[in-house]
Amino acid sequence: ARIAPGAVHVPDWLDADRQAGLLEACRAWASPPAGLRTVRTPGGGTMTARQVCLGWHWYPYAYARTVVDGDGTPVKPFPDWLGELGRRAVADALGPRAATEARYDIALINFYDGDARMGLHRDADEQSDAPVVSLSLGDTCVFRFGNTETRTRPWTDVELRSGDLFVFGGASRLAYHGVPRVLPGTAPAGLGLTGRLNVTLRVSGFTG
Ligand code: MD3
Ligand code: FE
Repeated sequence: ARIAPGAVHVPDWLDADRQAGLLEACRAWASPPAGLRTVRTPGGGTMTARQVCLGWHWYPYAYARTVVDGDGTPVKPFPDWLGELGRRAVADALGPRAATEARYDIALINFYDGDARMGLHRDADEQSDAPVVSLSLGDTCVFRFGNTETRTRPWTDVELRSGDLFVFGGASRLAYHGVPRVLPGTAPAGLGLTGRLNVTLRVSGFTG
């Protein structure tokens, strides 16, 4: 379903086997070195969702190659298969033409437990306007999709479930968005995940 120009929600894009496979990969990426970390914002706060990155390491608000606010080790590589998955996602959501230019090189993975949330924000640290690909695993969340002008209404709330794909391109690439809540106990019984996990694939646009 098209939520806004360039913003397309594809429920149930990953079947149960592919969800299990992606979860297994995420658990390996979350292990040290360069594993899961608590993100501290420059204002002195901490994000409630914990995070691990591949390819480039994000810290508020820039990208680096080493885990500057973690254990200082190089960030894990971004695997080719994940880039292929991203291009297939864009082709399915926006069509084959949109997918040809997208060379994904960043994965940012957020782990939500219990009361974790993500406030309304824009993702503006990449230098490419390629679509962002989002894949959800585990508990259902309320995803809030706002507008490009302000952090306030109008916004649209959409439930994202395990296996759902969301692609944000075009006019939606710089829209405000966030996760006001996660609905506990809603993960598929067979998956073996308590809480929620979201994988976003991005094109850095960085050169050199
Ligand atoms: C719209 N993640 O990692 S996914 C993020 O569920 C982030 O963890 C949320 O916002 C999560 O930055 C929301 C949906 C999403 C991801 C990236 C976007 C929506 C987006 C980038 C641009 C516009
Ligand atoms: Fe975001």
